[in-house]
Amino acid sequence: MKETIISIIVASVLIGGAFVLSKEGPESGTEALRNNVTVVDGKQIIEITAKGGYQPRKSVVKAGIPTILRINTMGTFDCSSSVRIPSMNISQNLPPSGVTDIDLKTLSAGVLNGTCSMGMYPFEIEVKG
Ligand SMILES: [Cu+2]
Repeated sequence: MKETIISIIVASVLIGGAFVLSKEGPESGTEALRNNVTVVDGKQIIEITAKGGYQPRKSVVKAGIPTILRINTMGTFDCSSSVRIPSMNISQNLPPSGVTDIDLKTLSAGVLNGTCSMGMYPFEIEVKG
């Protein structure tokens, strides 16, 4: 009986320890909102890929948090390597391969529409209040 109690205590300490470790893993400080939006150090990061268009086409973020649009290019030689968000006067050329961060600052609720320079590939960022 004493052994049973001890083994229960040992097991719960191990489980508790594993729980604490998993909470302090490499994901620490990262809160997933949607699959392509994470919050790191109080900044909301939207990750999209530009190649023959933008993926995902729609992202959903929260208003009132500093926001970064992170665009990944991988052998992107089409016009999606030139991105525009007209309502914010943003026009940015991306490298053929690499990561480009665009500071969207703190957004208010609404919808941001982005496109390639020619306006043929759209993407959308919905900002929820
Ligand atoms: Cu285009």
